[in-house]
Formats: sequence, structure tokens, C-alpha cells
Amino acid sequence: MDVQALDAEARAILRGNDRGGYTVPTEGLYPYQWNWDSAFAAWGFATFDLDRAWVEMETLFSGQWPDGMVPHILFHKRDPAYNPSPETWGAVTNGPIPASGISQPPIAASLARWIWEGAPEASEARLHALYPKMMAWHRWFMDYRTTEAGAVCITHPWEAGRDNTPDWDGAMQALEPVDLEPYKRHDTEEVDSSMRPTKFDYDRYMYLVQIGRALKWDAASWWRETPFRVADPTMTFTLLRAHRDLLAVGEALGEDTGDLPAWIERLEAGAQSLWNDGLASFDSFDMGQGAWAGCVSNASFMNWYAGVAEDRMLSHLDRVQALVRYPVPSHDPESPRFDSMRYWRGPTWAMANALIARGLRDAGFADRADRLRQDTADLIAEHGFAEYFDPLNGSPAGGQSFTWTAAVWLAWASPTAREI
Ligand code: 9WN
Repeated sequence: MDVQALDAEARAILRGNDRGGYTVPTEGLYPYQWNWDSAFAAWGFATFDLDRAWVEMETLFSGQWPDGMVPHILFHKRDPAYNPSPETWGAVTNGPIPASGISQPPIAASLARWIWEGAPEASEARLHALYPKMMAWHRWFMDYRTTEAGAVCITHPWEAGRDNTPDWDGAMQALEPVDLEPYKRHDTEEVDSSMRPTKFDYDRYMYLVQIGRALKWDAASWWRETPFRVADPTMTFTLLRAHRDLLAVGEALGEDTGDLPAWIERLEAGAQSLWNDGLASFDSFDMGQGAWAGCVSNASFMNWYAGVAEDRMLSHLDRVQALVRYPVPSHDPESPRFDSMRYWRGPTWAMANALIARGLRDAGFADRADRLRQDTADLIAEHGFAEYFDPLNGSPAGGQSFTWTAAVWLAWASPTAREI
């Protein structure tokens, strides 16, 4: 492995995807600022340009809505080729920047903490300024996405950032997209359709956007009326972790930590509500139909990242790792729904591995964390900086020169990365 060349290539990808204050996930396929992609980008930039890292975070929060939400896409500069457009979303004036009407996994506070810990003095003022914005966003999740049991829900498959995972199959089957307006897909013009969600899924993505637009994306109305509400390990675990990190930051910086301890307690209970006894795993739960998804996904393994101990997940991890060359697959290879190349139905995602490994390390499973880091480093070194990969043979898939893959290489997978 030529580490110097790989580090240089990763930096060049981040610079190349920089559109001035924000980074696109990849040229063409995703021409705007995506929420959790940007948090990873900031983490990557922090390894060689600290100021640019904070600018990435600041630009993300410059799109925050008055109710606290930080949208999943910010449409800074219009790209007519991309669909759904700002008008299709219909959230052009809900916040300071035209945006989508939903959010994405809240990893920003955690990654901001890691960036700050790497350079505390130079980062402190930037983190101070972001702190109240992060609090407001976290409060928004507690107010508009959390079940009574304390699990965090998604209201659209795009909100979890795991668009077409089998986790949502049941909830998607239950949707009847009546009066669906005609729409044009952009993704399958950029990437082979065998690697992307099907028309069945896309019809329902667009149908949900249509309903949200009619409700003007008013958070309370949408939470009440959306026909798609699934309690999700990605959201629950990332928000729980982010609450803990924000609390640590708030205490260190002398900020008001407000409701954070109570929110943590609530989400700790919520995390347990995602334990599916029949599957012996953390799972997604469709609130609409009161049904488990029955899925061991890569998000199921984020329990340690959230500070939730569960040794039974180790057996799943060891089992799943033994089945593929490049773990962690986004869906259980032993499931009949596993599809090694189709988006979130099987492929491996380097950025998800970074979060899983961080959790394993924090929980004291350093050997497993190291192994995952090594497997991910091999994957990227042998198959490039793709959006995602076939877990069986490493074939690169989706977009290329991908921001979050380059970022997690620099910040975590590269042998030159700082120990986290
Ligand atoms: C829709 C940008 C985003 C990621 C998501 C990933 C994918 C978009 C799409 O790309 O979602 O938001 O069109 O498929 O699923 O996690 O943030 O990289």
C-alpha cells in the first residue's frame, strides 16, 4: 500500500469536491451539500486544513431552520440536472437557504468534538459559536422525531441516510402512492440502475416529498401526518452519541448543558426499545404497522458508538465478518434480501465502518476495532475512494472520488491517521 500516494489522493478529492465553503459528496451524482457527508468532510479536512474543517461545519449550520432543523440537503447553487429540485421539495424559504424538508443522522456534534480534541486551542471559539446551534438541532429531534419509548424515527427513507435498506421494506409496502406527480430521476443517469434503488422505492420517496410539501414541512404537522414513521438504529444511536459528545463539550467549555442529561436518559431507554428479541439484534421498528423489520444492518452495530453495551451484537459482528472479505455489509449476508451491489441492501460503506470501529474501541474491543480499520484500509487501497463497495470482492460502486470515503481514509483508516 502506497500510503503517501493514497493520502495525497484523498486530500485531492476533498479539494476537488470543495465548492467554496462546502463540499459536494461527489461531482455529478450529488451536486449539493449533504448533511452527514459534510460532517465527515470536516473530519477529513481537519487532518490538513483545520480552518476549512470548521468552515464546512459553519456552512452546514448556516442552513439551519428557525425551528432548529438542519436540512439533509442545502441547495446552495442551483444545478438544473439534479432531481428532486428545490421547487419539488418546496422548502425554498423555510430556512435561510433552499433545502430539503427532512434531516439526516446527527453526527456533526460528535465529529466536531473529535476535531476540537485534535486542536483544542485553535478550535475553541469555532465550537463555542456552533454549540447553541447544535443544541437547537438536537432539541428538534427530541421534539419532532422521538417516540414515547425514546427511540428516534425517520419520516422518509432519505432521513436515515440508508435510503433503500430492507429495514424499510415493510413500511414502504404499506404506502400507496396515489396521485403521484410525474418525476425524472437523475441518479440513474449517473450510475448504473442495478446499483441504485428501484422504481418501486423511488415512487414512494417522491410520494412522501409530495405530502411534506403540501404540509409546507411544518415540523409538527409532518410528524403527525407522515405515513412513514420508522424507529431507526442509525438515528437513535447517532443522536445518543451526539448528545453525550455535546454534553462533554458543553461541560468543558462552560456552556449551558440544559436538557442534555435528560435527553440521554430518554434515548438510552429508546435504544433498548430497538432490541428485537426474536432476531437477538438491534433492529428497526415500523411505528405505522407495529412491526419489526427483521434486519441486522450496519446501523445495528452502532450500539457501542452510542455507548450502549450489548455483547450479543459481538456474535453477529463476528458471524457477519466471517462471511465477507470486506466488512461491515449494510445488510446481513445470510438474509435472502442481501444484494451485494445494490445500494444499502448489502454493500459496505467505509464511513459507517469508522463509526462502528469508534464504538468498538470506546467499549474496549480494540482488537475488533483495529481489524475493521485494517479491512477498511485494504478495501480503499485496493479498490479506490468509491461511494460504497461490494463486501464480497470489494468492487467499487456508486459515485467515485467520494468525499466521505476520502475523509474517513485521512481521519481514521490511513496508517498516518491520528489514533482516535
Ligand atoms: C439522497 C449523499 C447521500 C448520502 C446518503 C445516501 C445518498 C441520496 C441519494 O447519498 O442519498 O439523500 O440520492 O441516494 O444514501 O446517505 O448522504 O452522499
